[in-house]
Amino acid sequence: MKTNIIKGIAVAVLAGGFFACKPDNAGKNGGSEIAGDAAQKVYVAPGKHDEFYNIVSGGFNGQLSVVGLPSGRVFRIIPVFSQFAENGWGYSEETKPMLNTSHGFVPWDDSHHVALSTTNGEHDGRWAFINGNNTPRIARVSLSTFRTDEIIELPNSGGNHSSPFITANTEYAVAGTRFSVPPDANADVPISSFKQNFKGYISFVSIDKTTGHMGVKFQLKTPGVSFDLARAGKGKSDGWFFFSCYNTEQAASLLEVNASQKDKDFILAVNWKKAEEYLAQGKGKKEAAKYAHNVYDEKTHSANSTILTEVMTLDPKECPGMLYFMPCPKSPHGCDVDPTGSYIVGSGKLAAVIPVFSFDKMQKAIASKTFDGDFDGIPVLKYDAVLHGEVKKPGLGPLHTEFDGQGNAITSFFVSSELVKWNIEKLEVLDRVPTYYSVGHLCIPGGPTAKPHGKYVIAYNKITKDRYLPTGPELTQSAQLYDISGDKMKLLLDFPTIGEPHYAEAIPASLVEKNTKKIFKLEENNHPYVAKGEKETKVVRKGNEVHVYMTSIRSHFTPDNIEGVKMGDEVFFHVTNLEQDWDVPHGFAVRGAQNAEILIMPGETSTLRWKPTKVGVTPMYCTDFCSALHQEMQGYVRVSSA
Ligand code: CUK
Ligand code: CUA
Repeated sequence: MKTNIIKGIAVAVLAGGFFACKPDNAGKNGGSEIAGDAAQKVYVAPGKHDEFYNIVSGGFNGQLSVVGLPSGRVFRIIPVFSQFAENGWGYSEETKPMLNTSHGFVPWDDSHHVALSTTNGEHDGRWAFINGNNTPRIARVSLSTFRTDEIIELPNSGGNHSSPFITANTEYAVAGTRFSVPPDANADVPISSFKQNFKGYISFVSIDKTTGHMGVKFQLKTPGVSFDLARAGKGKSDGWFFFSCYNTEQAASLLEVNASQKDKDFILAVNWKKAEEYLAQGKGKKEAAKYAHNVYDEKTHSANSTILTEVMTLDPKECPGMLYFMPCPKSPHGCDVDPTGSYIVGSGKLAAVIPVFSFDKMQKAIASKTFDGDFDGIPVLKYDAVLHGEVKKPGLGPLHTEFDGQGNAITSFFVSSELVKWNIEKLEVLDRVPTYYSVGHLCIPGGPTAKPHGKYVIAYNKITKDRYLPTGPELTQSAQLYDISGDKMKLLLDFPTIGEPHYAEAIPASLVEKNTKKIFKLEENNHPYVAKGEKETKVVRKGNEVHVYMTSIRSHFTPDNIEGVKMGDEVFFHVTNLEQDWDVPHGFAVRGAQNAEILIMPGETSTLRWKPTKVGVTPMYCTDFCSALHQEMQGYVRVSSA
């Protein structure tokens, strides 16, 4: 019987569609589910500010969006791994190096998990980190400029899904590879040699306390399994990391007959402080690898890309006491640590329970060597010895868990389309609400931190169906906001999202607002092609390159008429925005330019490259309505035959 239920869930999960609440009934989620005062609770009056910033991953759009809560209003799209024509990200000469990788220029990625920086496990409002899944990368976004400041590629990784997860004091952003891969240094091996040659690397990316600069400090070479999600310990478990693992069958083909066979997979517990000790003792080995490190410099307004060629690795076989496996019911997805750091919550997608592990029990089991054999040389702790308990029959297809700071957890259930609130100590279900439909991640403000801010939970749903005006075959993805301030969760608002949000974090506006950068100071602009006033503008020829040092100010460009360009030349328009007022950008576009426009903020210099393709006079203009004379903000370039 039990097996039948589990099989049933497996089929539904794999088929990707099974609704506990049928779409047909959904439009009628009448009075009972929506709080009577919902409108009042989400209404942010004109001119008033929202209470929280919601920093939301865009999934396959490779971006982040910035949303206000409780209103659900979208304020910004922050391009990270994808080119963004709207502001020239990845098109301007300054930002192109940000998308450089060991494979060359890669202008797209698939982003899943946001992680906001913390100090002592609490939000500090400095940075947001986000992963690129496809060409494995981690980006750091400034919460002062709301721009991507740094991107580092990860060597020895395939499918950087288990990433980035932040330690309590933002010492590291940690990333586990989703696809076990053969090491970069020796990667040309038969796929059938999976068990011998494939490894599951975990990267520890260090973060500089002051600048935020990242570096791959070391990698753990673990047995070849797939890492899914992870969380750092905090409080008593600070110094540890917990990763859910699947495909512990170590199959190269993840068809159900190969992978998803075992009743239990694992959560891998990593003692990273111990790893640091082994590293200090010289246990690390340098291995050849090739990966890009791209940094944006706010003073030169330009990015630099460097290719690195080696990485430090640690072999767990030479580092006893660093890694332990905890058995976890079938195909765990989420792996979350409660605010006190005492409990680790697994979510077996294909299991009908939520296992909750106790950090204290884990320590005892390690001390008393209560093992159930080993997996590839790494001790497996006995399930019963580390288990705090199971939440029984909570729902179908548990994915992710967040915490309200009141001793409760809320877990998302993809298959049964619901959020379920339960008590961590007592393991009792307290409340459940339907989601429309098939919720993936969820977010409680501060939910993954030591001090959740509580108040709301947001469900990020995978399927939208009938919730909005239809827009052809493709519908918007959708979020739902619930009030969790009382005993019962109450639906307040549906709002569309940008891209497909996987994870998101929410942070009180007060922690971010005060650090917002309003203008770049012109006198601090160290761009190599800056013109700090109209007198410094000029046109300089270097062989076939024509460099135009140009300025923009309401409402003209200097120079606005350019002659002397020849066919075969490459023209670089280096436009400095001379404004020193908040929120007065100028745009710049040239007819036939092979790039997007550029959008230049006050005090900044940005460069548009143009290779003329026709002899004649070509117009150029400002794209952002900047003043009553915006329409007059234009000019001409004359291109003559060579
Ligand atoms: S995953 Cu998307 S629903 Cu990529 Cu965090 Cu679970
Ligand atoms: Cu400048 Cu419009």
